[in-house]
Amino acid sequence: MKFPKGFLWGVATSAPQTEGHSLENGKSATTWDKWFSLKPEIFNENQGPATTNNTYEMYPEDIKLMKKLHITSYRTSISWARLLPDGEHLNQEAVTFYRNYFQEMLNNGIRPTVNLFHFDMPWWLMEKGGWENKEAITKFYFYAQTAFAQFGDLVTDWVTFNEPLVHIEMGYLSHYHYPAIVDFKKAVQVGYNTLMAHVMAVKAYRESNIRHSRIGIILNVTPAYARSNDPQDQTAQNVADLLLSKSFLDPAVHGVIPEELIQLLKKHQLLPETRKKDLDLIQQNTVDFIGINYYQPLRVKAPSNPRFPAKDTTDLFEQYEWPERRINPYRGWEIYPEALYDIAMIMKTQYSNIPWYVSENGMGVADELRYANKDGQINDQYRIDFIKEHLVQLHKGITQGSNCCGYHLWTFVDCWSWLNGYRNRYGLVSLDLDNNYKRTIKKSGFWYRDLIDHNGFEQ
Ligand code: BGP
Repeated sequence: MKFPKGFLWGVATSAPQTEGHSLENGKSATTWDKWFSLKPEIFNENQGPATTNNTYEMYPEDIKLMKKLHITSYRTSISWARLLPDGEHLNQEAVTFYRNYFQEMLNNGIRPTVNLFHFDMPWWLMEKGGWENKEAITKFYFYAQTAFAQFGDLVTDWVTFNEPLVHIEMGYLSHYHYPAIVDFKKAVQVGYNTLMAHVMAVKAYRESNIRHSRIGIILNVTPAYARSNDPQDQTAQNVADLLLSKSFLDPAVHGVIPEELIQLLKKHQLLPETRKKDLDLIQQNTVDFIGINYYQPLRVKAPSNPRFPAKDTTDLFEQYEWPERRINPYRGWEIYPEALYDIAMIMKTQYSNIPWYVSENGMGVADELRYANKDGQINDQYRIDFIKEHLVQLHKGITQGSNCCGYHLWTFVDCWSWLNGYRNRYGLVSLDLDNNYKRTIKKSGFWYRDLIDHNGFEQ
């Protein structure tokens, strides 16, 4: 099974999950730093955002390792709070760090994909309401302009946001991201302001004089699979697709907010505050490519006890456990590679066959270090099998004409993950926090190198 010539084989991560030095070298606090200082006990094993794999100092070693494994694309992010600690003044140390980091990738034949926002809201802005406050849009526009001016010559693909739905759902409809409240109205406003911040960042990019790169957004979309053909389950599926897929995909690619979504929000008295010029801005600032993060499918059924107007998404659709599901025993998430084929077809048929790539996919394994052999190497055949199964489906979509141009595994070196700390490890390279951040390539790392060398694998 061969992938198209020039297919990107990469790995993905983010600044807050890898850099470390979380309150050092001029960086100001993010919501994660602040939350950890207030409530360390809610973080797995009390491990907070300072306990990363220390990429800030160790990136030259990591890039060498990537080169050794023949990786050609690396996706990470810039920390807003590091680059502009107070939102206005440039941190020169951050400029030097990121310029060296991106240059090191280029020197080693690795193409930098750089994202502007990966769940890491600066604390000074959160104190003013974060994405609830429209001022955040202007601040983000300035941040984007600054990043393009400082690093535009080095970056190959720019990304505005990683999974915007996650900070909305986890922060305003559940308790996994700060401010950890449930308020549907605020969630919609946060979503809308995030969308406008994305649009303004694309505008800033188009206004810059950068011509050699592209700009996109990374979304965690999966088609919603309905429990049955019952009309109520079908409605739930349609609503889930509107809220969780089309809400960002349609404006990003087609430059419009779906009318059906507007009507749904209106019916439930959830319409956000908007500005007159917004619709034109959305229409004028569409993206060049889409990144898709895919881990598990979304399975939905009609809500059991819907309230009206809806107080949260469970009044519109409920998630359900498909009886035939296969579970990743190490992480508890459903494994359903077929969704990648479905996504490929949706991108082809509903989104103008825009260039897209898998920007995250991977297998989390709890307490993985216990599988290490006496030399410290982890024999993670389960991860190799997981990747293979997903690539088979992706390949099928590409053969049928979907414009997918790459695959990025989450992640390279095991990294810190929000409230989960190091509970689930995903890397091709393991990390020993007790031994000076020692890196050891897992079996999957060598397998990934062979996959890249053959631009595919024997089935
Ligand atoms: C994605 C995020 C990543 C990463 C990954 C794994 O949604 O973009 O930042 O955390 O999920 O998640 P977890 O570590 O919770 O298993």
